[in-house]
Amino acid sequence: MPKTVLVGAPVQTGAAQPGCLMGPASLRTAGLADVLSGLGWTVEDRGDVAIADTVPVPCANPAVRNLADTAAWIEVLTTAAHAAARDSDLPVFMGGDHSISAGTVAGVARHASETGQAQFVLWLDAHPDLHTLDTTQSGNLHGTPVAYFSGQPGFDAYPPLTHPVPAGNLCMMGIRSVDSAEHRVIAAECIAVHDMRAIDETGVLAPLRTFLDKVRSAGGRLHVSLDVDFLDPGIAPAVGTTVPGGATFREAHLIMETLGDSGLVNSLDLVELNPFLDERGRTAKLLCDLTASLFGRRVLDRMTRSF
Ligand code: B3U
Ligand code: MN
Ligand code: MN
Repeated sequence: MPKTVLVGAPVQTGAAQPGCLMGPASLRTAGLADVLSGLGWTVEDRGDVAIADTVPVPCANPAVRNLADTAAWIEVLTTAAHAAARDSDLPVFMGGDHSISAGTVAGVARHASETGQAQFVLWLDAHPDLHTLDTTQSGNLHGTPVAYFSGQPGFDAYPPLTHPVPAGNLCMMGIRSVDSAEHRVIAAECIAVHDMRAIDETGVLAPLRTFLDKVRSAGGRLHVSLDVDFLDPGIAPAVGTTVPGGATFREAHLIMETLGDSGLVNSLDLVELNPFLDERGRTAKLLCDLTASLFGRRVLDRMTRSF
């Protein structure tokens, strides 16, 4: 039986408003473990990671908030993600705000280096999260993970990065809110960014299949990072940074089913769920259902179907 490991990351130090700390509890309450075991997976829930007390870390950018705690979370999550990737086929990291992905991607990329494979990342988000500690104006560190794990300079206060993910191994979809400093990085690094206009023009499948072909032909490992604000706020209200015009229910499930069919996904983040903003658990439930689509739930089995 394929195995998954669930890792809770009750982190909200990277977000503007409190609430993401309840994300792992909300996903557990929505029944994530039972959903995945019902699909034939062995599920091991490792509980929540924790950090020790920290001392403040100075930062040249006065806007930056909660730097010491966020750096501490990234450090423990790098270790936890490395172990979870080693011990299971497809670990799920339950956030927590998106700063956790600085650690989860660093950890899974370390594991990929040990198996001799290239690490790829699919970033499903309204935002590219490409700020450095110098460029962020909001000071909310959930805007920084991609710059960190892709090896941009300016992260002396974060844990030293042992295995950066090359910018050419990234694919972003759903993007519709980009700051000027992030525009410059996207252009300089030639990152494959499919904004909502591109998705309106081509649909989600064409860019996704192109990226999956690239991962497959490289024999690489694929990490998927799903920010709740990738989804349209009408179907996923439980997020502090809603941006209108996000992915629909059908687009999101099609992406997750296609990813599941590919057999290429090795790890998943579910991030930015703020249960304090949810409506009767509907966003948590939607995240569970999307995860189920990735883990093999299908309306009909397309391979064996005959008329
Ligand atoms: N780019 C903005 C907004 C933002 C990024 N990530 C989220 N919001 N969730 C910033 O604050 O860095
Ligand atoms: Mn994000
Ligand atoms: Mn976002």
